[in-house]
Amino acid sequence: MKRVTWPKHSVLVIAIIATWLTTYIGYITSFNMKIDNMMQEFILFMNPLSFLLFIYGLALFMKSTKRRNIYIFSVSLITSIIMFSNAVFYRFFSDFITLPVLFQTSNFGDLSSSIGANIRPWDILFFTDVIIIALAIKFIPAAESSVSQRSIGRKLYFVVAATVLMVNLGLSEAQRPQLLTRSFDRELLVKNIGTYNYHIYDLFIQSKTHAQRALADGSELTEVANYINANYAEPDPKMFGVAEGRNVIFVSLESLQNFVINNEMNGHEITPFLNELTNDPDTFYFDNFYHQTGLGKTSDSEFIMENSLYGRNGGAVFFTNSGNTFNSMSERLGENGYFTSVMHANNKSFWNRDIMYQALGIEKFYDVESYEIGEGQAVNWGMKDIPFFEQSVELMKTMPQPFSTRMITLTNHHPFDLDEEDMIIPPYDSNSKTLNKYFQTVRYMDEAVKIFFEDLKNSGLYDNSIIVMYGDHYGISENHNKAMGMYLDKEITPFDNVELQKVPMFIHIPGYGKGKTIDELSGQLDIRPTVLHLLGISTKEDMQMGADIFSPDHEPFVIFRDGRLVTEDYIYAHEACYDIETGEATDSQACEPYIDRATTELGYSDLIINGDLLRFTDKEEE
Ligand code: GP9
Ligand code: MN
Repeated sequence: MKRVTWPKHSVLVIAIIATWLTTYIGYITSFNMKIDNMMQEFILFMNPLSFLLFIYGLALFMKSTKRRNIYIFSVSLITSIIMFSNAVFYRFFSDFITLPVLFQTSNFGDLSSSIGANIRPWDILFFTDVIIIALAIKFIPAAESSVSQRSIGRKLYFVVAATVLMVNLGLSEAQRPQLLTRSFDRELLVKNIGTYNYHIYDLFIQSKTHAQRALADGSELTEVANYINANYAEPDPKMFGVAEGRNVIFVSLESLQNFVINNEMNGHEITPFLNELTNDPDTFYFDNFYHQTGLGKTSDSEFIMENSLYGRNGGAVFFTNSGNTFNSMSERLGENGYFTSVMHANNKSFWNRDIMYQALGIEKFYDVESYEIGEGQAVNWGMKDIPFFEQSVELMKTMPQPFSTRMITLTNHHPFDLDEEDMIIPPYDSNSKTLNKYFQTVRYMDEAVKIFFEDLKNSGLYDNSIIVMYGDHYGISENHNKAMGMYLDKEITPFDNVELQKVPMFIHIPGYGKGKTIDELSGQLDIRPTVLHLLGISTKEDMQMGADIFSPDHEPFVIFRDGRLVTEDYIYAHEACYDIETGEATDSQACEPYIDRATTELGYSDLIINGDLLRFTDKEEE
């Protein structure tokens, strides 16, 4: 019988194809990933390939066939173990493995007990490629002319691998802009760049964090604490404790900017209910209040209001520092007898919330699994705000009191899609579809908040609660300056872009009667001290950078994560110092002291987070 002659790199080629297909079949059988279109399916299919080409390709540098085969076999074993572990983990946590989860001691109990229970006999199929490769190694004879690899062929091979990676990243970026810089969600990452690349990315992020943390020894704390103490604002005794013992309900108003409040669009009131609240005697409305978020968007706003510290410069602190020790508002409330939770009808791993909430001491996360999304109740990113609020109030009734919860709305999210029946007002008529639709989704959200207030009253929880509502970040980016200029009837300058970062903030205290509009310049970092003081909880010892807005010592000064800043007299943006009255650029010297101060403050905040400095102040950890 004639012996088949196998081409030289048959084992390598078989290995790549076998692992590629085993991985893809693993994806579709083990993970419940939402695939919306053919392109996403294609990306999912191709995404293991670049990594496999690289990793198996290293075999080309090995001289002996034996070594090469051992290497290829080991790679297939390791990739199979990675897929298998993720599948088992997913059965229990509906999430992919991330390094901090393996190191968080609180997870260990859950992990070890659930691993055994979650292994299935057919999991052996994750090792199909290993078996195929073992057979290939056994039965395919070593190529005779052995092995000095020609470097030209090798180069070509890696050029192909790099091209595959670029195509993969390019298609992913088109599907989901800023995927890697914002790193929203493990599921999105796996869907787009694949499990293997995702683990490398995770390793990279986590080791960067780890290195910075390892260098800190706590000695840095004194300087930071001095700065913080010097800026502490003593609460106004008239306001301290006015809402003591009440439930506190935070409502994160997705993408809501302040320019729509008390405003019209082609004769249509945009936020009638919120407008009413601005004149309500039980409501404080803050109309000179800024978001301070960066790339972490909603998650940054959560981080800021929980900790009164800045998010990270690039990337989301929810992802990079979920292993840190924090002194969050939720933790403080928990110590004061509150049951703490977050309610948000989205996948729990989005923004790494499931992990980060543990670090923030939040007792319960009512994620999408806690909601029933009926026919016609979802649009755009997920559950519509009206049913979300309705079901959330039902859930609130089951919470032990006093409770603190944060409800995160979703409908008013880019690209601002809405079902016809939910359009209460017509779209705007500018050249920006985004802005045109924005007014409609904002109008819908306003309606949802109105219904929420009614439901809360009917539930009997209203009188004993306070409701704190704030816009989480901008909704209309600078890309829409032209359309925004048309709406506001002026040309939008960098100065205006700063002012457009104002988001509304409301503190509604049922029965209080002395509410008013407060024009003190303030920002999201101030939420924590302001609210805790209203509840009669001191923050004097806390490492926070915001201040109680009701305090006579509150300093009117807002720093953005990107270094822009607002004072009572100036706005500093893109290396220009603007007069706040005229909006005209003025002598840049005038902004210098504020720039220094902002640099110091952002630097100290980074120091706390990168060095995980709060672990040195946390009594439980000692
Ligand atoms: C996702 C929601 C929106 O769960 O919070 O996030 P965003 O894109 O606004 O940061
Ligand atoms: Mn958001």
